[in-house]
Amino acid sequence: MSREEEIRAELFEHTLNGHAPEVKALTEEALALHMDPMDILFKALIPSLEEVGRRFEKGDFFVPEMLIAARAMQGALVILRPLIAETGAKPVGRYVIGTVKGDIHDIGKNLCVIMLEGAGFEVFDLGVNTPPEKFVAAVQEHEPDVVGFSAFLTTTMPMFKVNIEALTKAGLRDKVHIAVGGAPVTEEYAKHVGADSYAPDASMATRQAKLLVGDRSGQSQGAKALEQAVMKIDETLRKG
Ligand code: B1M
Repeated sequence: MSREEEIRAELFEHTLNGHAPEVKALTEEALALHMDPMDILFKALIPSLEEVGRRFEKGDFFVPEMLIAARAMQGALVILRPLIAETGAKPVGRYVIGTVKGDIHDIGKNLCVIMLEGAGFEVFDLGVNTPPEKFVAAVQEHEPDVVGFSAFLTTTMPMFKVNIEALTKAGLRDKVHIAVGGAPVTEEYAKHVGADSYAPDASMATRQAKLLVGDRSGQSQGAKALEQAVMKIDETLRKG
């Protein structure tokens, strides 16, 4: 087994067990060996978190285990983020994003932020547990091309509709593209609540945003960075 393969396996295990110092050290070692940040993300960290979810469903893991695994992964993301998002280009568009009220999951939303920034978008991340009025204020202030709502629980998905109603009431509904996503969300649900688009993952969310601001990003470095990021992710996913 090559050191790269060992690192992937060790990252998987240490993330699963929430060993943050080891995850950080392995991520640094992987980068020193010139492993691709997308490879580290999609072949070690995300599969490990999926396993955490499976164990939680079976009752083998509880909330504290999920939390320490997530924290360990966040430590790696802090290191990977600037490498994936590096672009230096003029923003190709503006994107406001947040996890909806009542929901504190943010790893998937943070991946969207990383991908969007990598594509050259100026992203305003409102964080987690975001109330409708905060989305409204951010759309008023930043006048984004897209506002994105993330929800990771079936119980918080209904906040999409509440947010859209709040934007409508503020007279902003027709001024911004509304995108939604998150693990339990489906295309049908997105249509049902009146969103403009749904994406199953960060790669697709970024691709859709790029299509939306198409002409503006056509010639820019940001567009190239996005294309590269999307291609890398697609390639990694296909191999996986
Ligand atoms: Co929670 N949790 N959790 N959790 N957690 C899930 C989501 C769950 C599926 C676990 C399970 O039962 N198998 C389950 C939800 C069930 C359901 O509603 N259907 C669940 C539950 C029940 C809960 C609690 C209620 C547990 C409890 O307290 N009893 C509680 C809720 C707290 C709350 O929010 N109010 C809770 C708490 C937590 C922790 C705090 C411990 C922790 C979160 C830490 C954090 O995020 N900082 C946690 C974790 C880690 C998970 C799992 C294990 C991992 C989530 C994750 O990060 N996935 C998760 C099980 C699982 O998903 N396997 C689970 C990896 C991530 C890359 O994928 O989030 O899907 P994902 O993001 C993707 C796409 O969804 C998409 O792109 C991302 C990247 O490709 N996407 C978008 C996301 N946003 C988008 C926006 C877009 C477009 C695409 O456009 C705008």
